[in-house]
Amino acid sequence: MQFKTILKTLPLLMLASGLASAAHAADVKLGLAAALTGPAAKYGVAIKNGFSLAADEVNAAGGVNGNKLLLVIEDEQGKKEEAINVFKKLIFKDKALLVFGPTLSNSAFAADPIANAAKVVAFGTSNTADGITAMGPFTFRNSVMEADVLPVTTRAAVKHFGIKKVAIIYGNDDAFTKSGYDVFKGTLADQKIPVTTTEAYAKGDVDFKAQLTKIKASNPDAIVCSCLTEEAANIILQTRALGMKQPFIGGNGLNSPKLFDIAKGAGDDTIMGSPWSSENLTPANKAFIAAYKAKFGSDPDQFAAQAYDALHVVAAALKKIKLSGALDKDRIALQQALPAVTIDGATGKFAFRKAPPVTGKEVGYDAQQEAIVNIAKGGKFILLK
Ligand code: MET
Repeated sequence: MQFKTILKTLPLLMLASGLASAAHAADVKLGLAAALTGPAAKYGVAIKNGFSLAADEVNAAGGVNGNKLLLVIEDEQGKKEEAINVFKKLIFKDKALLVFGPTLSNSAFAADPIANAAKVVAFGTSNTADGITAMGPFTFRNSVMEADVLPVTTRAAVKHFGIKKVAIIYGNDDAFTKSGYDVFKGTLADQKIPVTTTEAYAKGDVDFKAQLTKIKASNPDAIVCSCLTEEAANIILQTRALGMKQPFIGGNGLNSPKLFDIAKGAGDDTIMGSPWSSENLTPANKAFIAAYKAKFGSDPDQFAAQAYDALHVVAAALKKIKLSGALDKDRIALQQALPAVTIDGATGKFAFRKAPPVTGKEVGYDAQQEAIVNIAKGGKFILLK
């Protein structure tokens, strides 16, 4: 071999040996597509931490059937196009056995069809919009959907504050905020709570004064907000600047501590539902909270808890199958083992249920879990009793 050729080949050889040492043959590669940068990063980083913590625990306990779990983590930036790119990389290039994510439902609607076509499980831990698991039998989620959470949240908020009428504000160009709005609308009709006005905004808006002025004039007892956390926090702040004191009722987007980073005390009295509470003192949740604090030096949130549980759900499924080394077969074996898995995790007892039927289509699996209702007090989410 000529010297020049060796020089050209050397980086490739080094790369190949580097990859080989990072992932030896017995590792089980699990992909994670999360929004690690951009407006959804607060959710995505918590999700990444939850996965890393659980993978460390499983590996420290010997892995699954002697195999170590290897997380391949990619930043999908909370954008549809990036979620598609990252899913393709994880599935076709990295040859992950399964892919977790993406963070937003909006991105999941773009990326999950790729996983379903390739017969690879796409496992969402934070996708709460309606219709996610209608995308196909390889879509799973342990994120309890808005349709299950919002009726419980609304009922509790109405009772707590003695609410007679509400105004609604929502993002009309995001799959999750739009789906949450649809669910709120149906829920308010079912629970016979009149809506004084409905206002919408678009992704990236920062000034909500026009909508909030209309809401103020309609004089509601509370404001229902189907929003992602950053927008919700700014809406709350701007509401207070207009002299409005109404409490907020929100969906899953409001469950992030980012709400308090931006809105500070103005976030107090906001009511939202979640499958997780830091006050739920089961042994599994106590162990999760303590381990998270020890590893990351901060408190976990519900997104970290769901990611942590998701990894343990997949580890439990992997324990039930014998990997053959033939990727296509192993991916399907994992999909078939998952539905029967139950765990007692940070978010409590977890089981799957088959998604509602769609004519002419195979569907995936939703979370079978109860919602807990939290209220914001002093920069924390506490149980609404
Ligand atoms: N639940 C939202 C969604 O499904 C994600 C934001 S809250 C992490 O898009």
